[in-house]
Amino acid sequence: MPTPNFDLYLVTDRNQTHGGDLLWVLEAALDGGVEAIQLREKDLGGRELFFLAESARKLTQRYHARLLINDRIDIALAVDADGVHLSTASIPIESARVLLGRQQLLGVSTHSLEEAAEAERNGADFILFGPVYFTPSKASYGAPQGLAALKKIVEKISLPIYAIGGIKPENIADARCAGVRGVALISAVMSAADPKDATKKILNLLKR
Ligand code: 3NM
Repeated sequence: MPTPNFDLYLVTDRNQTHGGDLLWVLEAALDGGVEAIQLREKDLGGRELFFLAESARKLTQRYHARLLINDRIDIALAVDADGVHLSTASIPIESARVLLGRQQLLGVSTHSLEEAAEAERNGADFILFGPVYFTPSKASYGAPQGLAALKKIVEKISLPIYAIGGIKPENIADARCAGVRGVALISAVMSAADPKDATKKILNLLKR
């Protein structure tokens, strides 16, 4: 079973770069040391996403970093990505595994103990749990889960767990204390004035 060998999982959103080119931001983050990227550009159609994924693949390969594609198994296979990241709206984990094979990384987003346990039962390699803290894109789903819920997931689930949602340099130490394998985030790097520097800072905090 493949295991995630990264502390920081950078999730993309090209609408949060203040107009900066996404590939430029990704290269800056890779330069800063990020080892895993999830390409998550939900509004792009297959063709545009394919070409973006192909460029992201070349870039991540140059830096020996993992590339996972959100939801789109076809695109992950077409560009020879390292895996796929599934949401609750994606096809079932077992079916994704059949298409991807044993060697590809399968990450799954979860928002409750039930979802996390299901992901574990059905063969996910790692999970995200969130939103731990407030984050504007998830505000409509209600209050954030908080650290206590994160700790409970860590206690009950044996898969590697990444905290997501409002993760910033200021709260990384707390998230780490909850026992997570690492953190996943968008804006702390995507919207940073200096994404390379932001990445370095976050990675240093994760190493402490
Ligand atoms: N998924 P930021 S929270 C994409 O809880 C995503 O599953 C979440 O963005 C979940 O790091 C989230 O800017 C947004 O808060 C993460």
